[in-house]
Amino acid sequence: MKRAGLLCAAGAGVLGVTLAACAGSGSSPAKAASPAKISVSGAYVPMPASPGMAVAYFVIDNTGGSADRLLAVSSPDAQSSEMDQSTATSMSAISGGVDVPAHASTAFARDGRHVMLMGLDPSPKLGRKVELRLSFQHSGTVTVQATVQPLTYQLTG
Ligand SMILES: [Cu+2]
Repeated sequence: MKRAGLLCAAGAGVLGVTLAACAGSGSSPAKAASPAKISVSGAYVPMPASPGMAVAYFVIDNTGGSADRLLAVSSPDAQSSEMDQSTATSMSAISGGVDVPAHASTAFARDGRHVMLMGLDPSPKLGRKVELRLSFQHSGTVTVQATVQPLTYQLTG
């Protein structure tokens, strides 16, 4: 036991994050961090110029104690979809998913990450809902309804 304690102390010196685990390693087992707790809000689709290609935005809140990862977003209302990252001049597909840190919000928003929706059917109309299915590594699939909003719509708050 003494030896384990020394190793633990050494590890804690190198990596601060191991400290919490070490503190629990006595007679009682270490308490694991709470799992990721995911909710998705503010989902919307700006009214696209054509139904052939639209984008979707939303905010992911993780109020749990563990990180998760958004692996993919699909929609039964679109022929295909992909997660993209915009820069000032271009956009590219996100590979490997998107980190969803613990105790944090992760936004898909204008001029940043977005979901491309190709071939929406039925074609989008203001107020119509588009179903989004977000697949998380640990939390499974979260389904939300994105509302089609005017092109100038901005999510506030
Ligand atoms: Cu895109």
